[in-house]
Amino acid sequence: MIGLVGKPSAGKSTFFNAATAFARQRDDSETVLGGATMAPHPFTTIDPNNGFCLLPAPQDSCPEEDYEGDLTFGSTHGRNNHGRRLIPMLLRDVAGLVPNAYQGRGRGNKFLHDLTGADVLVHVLDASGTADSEGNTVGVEADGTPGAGASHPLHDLAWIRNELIEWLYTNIMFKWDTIQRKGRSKLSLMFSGYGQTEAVTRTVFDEVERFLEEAEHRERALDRLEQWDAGDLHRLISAFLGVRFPMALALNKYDLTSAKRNVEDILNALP
Ligand SMILES: Nc1nc2c(ncn2[C@@H]2O[C@H](COP(=O)(O)OP(=O)(O)O)[C@@H](O)[C@H]2O)c(=O)[nH]1
Ligand SMILES: [Mg+2]
Repeated sequence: MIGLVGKPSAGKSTFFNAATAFARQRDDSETVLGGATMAPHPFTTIDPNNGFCLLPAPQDSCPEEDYEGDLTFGSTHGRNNHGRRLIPMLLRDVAGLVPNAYQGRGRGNKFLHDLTGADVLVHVLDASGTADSEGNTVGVEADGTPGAGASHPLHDLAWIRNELIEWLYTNIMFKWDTIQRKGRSKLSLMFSGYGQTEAVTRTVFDEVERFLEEAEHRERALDRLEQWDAGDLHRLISAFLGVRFPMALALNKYDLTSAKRNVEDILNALP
């Protein structure tokens, strides 16, 4: 399942509707899960919208790749123009996150919980930067500079990632006394609530442990949780999030003139 994240009014439901339109057009009762309501104000979406989008099979996974004959042959959902089969994938449009959602603001915890089943996330960004962090339109001045309170998409990227980190951090700190007492296995059990295999958690733990040994000469740090501080736990969670929820960016509202400069900033800031 692909989870759409982003601040309110970034364009998540618009993205969702465009990506799932094929299923509604086909009027196939097994794949029609309904469209999402779009509106330029926060919290149009409260319960998540679920629908199917079509994605090409990963490169080199399809024997008929670059097949140039009948592209409908042998595939239920058609093929892209390289002959790769299109595969239905569940897409979930959750409500917009607002700053401090992890503390329950704007029903934030529920929205974060709705993401738990996602394999990957798509962060829909308002590339135009014409709204504040809560999705309220602030517009642009006559000279093209963003209006007061506007949030740059790089700022949105940072605070939304921070929301995800603080969400996990708060959940883990809630049980920290027990985790410290019971050690690594209890911590691993806490992470297992986010829908990945134990092997993933183990890989992340091993990597962070190796890092702490090399960078700070702390041996087997995961067996010494009583020595951990908030920074250590944030580092572990950040590493876990990167592996557990790979994130693609969708730079939306590119049609608005202010977007061009912001997209350049993003390209310069990200590797
Ligand atoms: N100019 C422009 N407006 C857009 C674009 N995508 C969405 N919108 C508008 O932005 C508003 C919020 O969109 P919506 O999909 O409801 O955002 P959500 O809160 O993230 O689900 C709506 O009025 C959309 O019509 C876009 O690419 N360009
Ligand atoms: Mg929405």
